[in-house]
Amino acid sequence: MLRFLTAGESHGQALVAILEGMPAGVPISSDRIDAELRRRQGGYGRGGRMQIERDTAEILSGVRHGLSMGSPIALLIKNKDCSIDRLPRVAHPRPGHADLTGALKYDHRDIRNVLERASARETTARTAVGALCKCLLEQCRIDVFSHTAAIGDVVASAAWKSGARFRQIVEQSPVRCADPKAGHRMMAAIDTAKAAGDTLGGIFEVVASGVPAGIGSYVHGDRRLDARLTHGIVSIQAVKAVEVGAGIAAATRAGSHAMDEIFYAKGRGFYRKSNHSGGVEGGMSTGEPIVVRGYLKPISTLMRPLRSVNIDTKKPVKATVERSDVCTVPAAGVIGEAMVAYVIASAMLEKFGGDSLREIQRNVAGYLAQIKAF
Ligand code: EPS
Repeated sequence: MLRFLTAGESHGQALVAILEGMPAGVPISSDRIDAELRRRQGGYGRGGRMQIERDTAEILSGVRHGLSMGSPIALLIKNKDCSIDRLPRVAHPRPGHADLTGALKYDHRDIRNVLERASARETTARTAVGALCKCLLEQCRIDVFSHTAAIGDVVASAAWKSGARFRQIVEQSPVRCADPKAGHRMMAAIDTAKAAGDTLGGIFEVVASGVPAGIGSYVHGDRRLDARLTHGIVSIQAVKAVEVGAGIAAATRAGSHAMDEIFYAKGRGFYRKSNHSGGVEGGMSTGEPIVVRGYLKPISTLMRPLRSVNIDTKKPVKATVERSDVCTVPAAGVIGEAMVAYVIASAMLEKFGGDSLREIQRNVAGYLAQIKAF
């Protein structure tokens, strides 16, 4: 029902995205998309490219007078740094990036042909697609937000809370962390890594609230909502692990401490007093907040480069040093929001169908009334 494609290289002319399947009548503005792109460019530890680019999306199709038309929405994000044809050949692959394996796979003697597309610059386009999906979700009273749970070995103690105050604290934090003390220690860790010519990874948490119970399905593996959410998160450059809800910790708990017991109250219906499942049970949303965490490895480009091999001479060399970031965990949370928004919007459209926003909203309201009277 909902699918997207991106194209473009890090230093090419532009990044392009097409989203097909957006229902008609959804309010969409380039300001809304640009706000998400600005959020993605932020974060303490970002590199020099973020001083160059002021990412903004041009809507080329699918929107008229501020409303989606039901036809494909094409977006264009121009690169200010579009020096791809003047940049030097790369022959010293960076451990951890796509460099060596990409050169072997596509038979590239110039590794730049690999890194230009493999770069996390591509997530600019996906963030724009996620912004379109958020425009639909907010019409169904679904909110998707993220915060930084850890950077390096600094772990935040603050857990997600609904409401504007939590959002304000996170958005005002240079590392998008709700725990100010941990935030300062994260920034110090980033400074230490930068001084050592090193980089840092970490953990971001995305929470989707307001999702009705019953999207996704248990009937087939590829329809399970958690399978699709984890695919979306792990598809983000540098993400090496994902967990839903208590996730990894649940694996070491006894069952009596890993499930969310069920209660019922008149007027409220079925409810839980815990959310170990992270809002997903049996491949379906439970109606509780959906909680997904992405584990980001440190950025591959080190200013104190690691050992590598020249692909021409096969002699030992130091890996290529490209302009890069020290830490992108805060930005990864914003990109994670975009991917979660896309997966949930897809699953919502699968369940509630609808070629128009009015039709979807009518279907959601009817379904919510039905399960309330279950
Ligand atoms: C990025 C753009 C890139 C990198 C970075 C993220 O721009 P440039 O290569 O011109 O500096 O800064 O990409 C990576 C760190 C990576 O390993 O791919 C962006 O727009 O997010």
